[in-house]
Amino acid sequence: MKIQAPITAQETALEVQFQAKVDAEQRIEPKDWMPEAYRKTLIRQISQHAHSEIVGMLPEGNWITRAPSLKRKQILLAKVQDEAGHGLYLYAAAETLGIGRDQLIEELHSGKAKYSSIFNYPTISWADIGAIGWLVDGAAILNQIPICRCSYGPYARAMVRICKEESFHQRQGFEILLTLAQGSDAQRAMAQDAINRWYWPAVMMFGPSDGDSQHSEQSMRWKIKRFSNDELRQRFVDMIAEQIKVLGLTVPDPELKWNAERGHYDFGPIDWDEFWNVVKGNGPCNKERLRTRVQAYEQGAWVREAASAYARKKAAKA
Ligand code: BYC
Repeated sequence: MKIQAPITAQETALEVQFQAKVDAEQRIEPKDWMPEAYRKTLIRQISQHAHSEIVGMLPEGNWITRAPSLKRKQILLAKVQDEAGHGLYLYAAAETLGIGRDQLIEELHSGKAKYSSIFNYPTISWADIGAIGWLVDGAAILNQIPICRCSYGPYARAMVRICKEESFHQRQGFEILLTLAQGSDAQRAMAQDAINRWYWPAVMMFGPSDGDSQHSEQSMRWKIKRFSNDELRQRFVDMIAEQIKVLGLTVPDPELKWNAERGHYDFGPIDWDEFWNVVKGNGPCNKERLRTRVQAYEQGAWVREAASAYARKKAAKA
């Protein structure tokens, strides 16, 4: 990332004051002065986060009509609706930084803005819904709880409710897998297969290793990020390595092993080629995901037009 040098003494002084405020754990609010690079970093991260929630509705949405019971359908519907809500809070938080919703959506649709790599994998069985809840939402919680303490007020506040809902999401995923794990041989095999396919992509969700993470150092100085990608990834591996025992299943990592000296689980190498391939748009479902979003946006044009016409009418009456 290119960070512009401060151009005036006044700006330098403002930047010093800004950093002091961040260091003192005071929140930065939309009307406060902030360095341009801080604003841009937040727009990038918050919008990518919002896009991830919205695109993240697609793999699970695929199973709403095929959920195995009415109860499962209700729960899945509620979860996917929660994700729509998370996307909306996050778009609203990004808008406080002076960017319009239309532009954010345009950047997603044109492929300029990223969204989480994890949502470019297919959901081919019902057990995938369990694996997403347990592994993907589990990873999301670990990454997002520290964002409740992010230096930027609107982002931090949006994350509080999001994290509460994610924690329900993770439990519902675990419960789906537990039910399958205690079922027939075929159900156990289905659960194991889903874990085999989702485990490594979930480990990758935390982003590149610290040495390759271009934004981490600055974002940690600004207290946008509180922990590095690798620190959070390690917490995830440690958590999953214990929870998998309750399921009586395995994760697809023969090198996963408790290291008493480190007080953490050691784990095998991550396939970074796969990660970057997906991030660059060449994962199994990247094209399908974007196509579906663009189509949904186009088909929803009449709703936006009707809402605008209604707002104009109401304003004229007032
Ligand atoms: N996928 O310098 P780095 C959810 C990019 S929603 C794609 O470490 P940073 C859920 C990164 O953007 C989950 N790209 O970046 C929803 C950067 O590229 P740009 C989403 C990735 O920002 C529905 C480059 O790699 N969560 O859980 O310091 C259903 C270098 O990376 C990924 C969030 O968005 C990735 N996985 O750290 C169920 C949380 N990782 O932007 C669940 C908020 C990295 O320079 N975001 N890249 O072109 C974050 O915490 C941080 O942005 C990240 C990356 C840890 C993700």
